[in-house]
Amino acid sequence: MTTATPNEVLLIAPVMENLQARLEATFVVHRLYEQADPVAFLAVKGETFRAVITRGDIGVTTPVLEQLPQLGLIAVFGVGTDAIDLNYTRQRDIAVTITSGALTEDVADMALGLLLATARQLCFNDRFVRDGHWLQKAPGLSVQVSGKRLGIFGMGNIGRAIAQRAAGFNMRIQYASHRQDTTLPYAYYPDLLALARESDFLVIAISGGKDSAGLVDKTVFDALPAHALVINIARGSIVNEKDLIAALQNGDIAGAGLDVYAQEPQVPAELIAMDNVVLQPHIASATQETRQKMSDIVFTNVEAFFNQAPLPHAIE
Ligand code: 8YV
Repeated sequence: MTTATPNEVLLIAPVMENLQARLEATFVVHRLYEQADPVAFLAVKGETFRAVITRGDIGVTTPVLEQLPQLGLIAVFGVGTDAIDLNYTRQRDIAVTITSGALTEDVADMALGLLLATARQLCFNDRFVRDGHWLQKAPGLSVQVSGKRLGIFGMGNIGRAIAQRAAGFNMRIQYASHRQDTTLPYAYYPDLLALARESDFLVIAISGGKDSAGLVDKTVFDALPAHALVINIARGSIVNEKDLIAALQNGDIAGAGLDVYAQEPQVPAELIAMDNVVLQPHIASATQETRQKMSDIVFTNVEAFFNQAPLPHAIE
């Protein structure tokens, strides 16, 4: 009797521990991020891998893909594909799967959480209490969220989920996006600057990637009213971070709530120093429930791939 050799998979970056354990129980898992010399490792082992697993924020570089001649699947733990060259994967017929549907609600929750935390100064006031300042003076006033004008940049699944939540706060919801969805009851602005001019809060919810890089820049910060707050739960690359810092320093906008940054995990010292900025470490989808769903989806797709079954979460 011959025993089948387990399939070998390549992990580009760490994922949830229980997903790693599940993968290890079924496949032989190699960790590229633990290799002292990844290029030399792939020169020897690259040909054995037909599937890689990576994270949305990390993706996989084309030079790495070039060292994987047998590759048929990239299973992404996340929904972002901006760190993968999809033209290249299409050319090579490499399937890409994402954890679609699993994280929409959590990311929308985080957008509202950041908006409330920034406008109502939750983190600042938490420190105010802990540091004993309340014993000496009264807390300051913050900014109302309910009833304000919310501009959403990007009206995909996450944008819609944000709008749904904002409706509960009686906000006037409006959006800019590459096309209007006439089934939505929200005001549509074909132009981001026009949306910015009319928004008290701007939430960035478009996909990252080459097309959206740097779209939220000085021109947008200048167009926003000086009392505006900017929330980003999408990708750091969409915002020109230098322009954001300058806008906050000059008072062109009043504050920001950020989950994502240009060079994660580096967060500019200028942002860290500002009390009117709320910072999160790219954790919008990081709840136990969602991360479990994401893990299950990744595993299901890798398993389906090796069983030559249809991939339930393939893109395009
Ligand atoms: C995850 C993400 O935090 O879905 C994405 O593209 O960036 C995030 O939801 C990430 O993929 C896991 O680290």
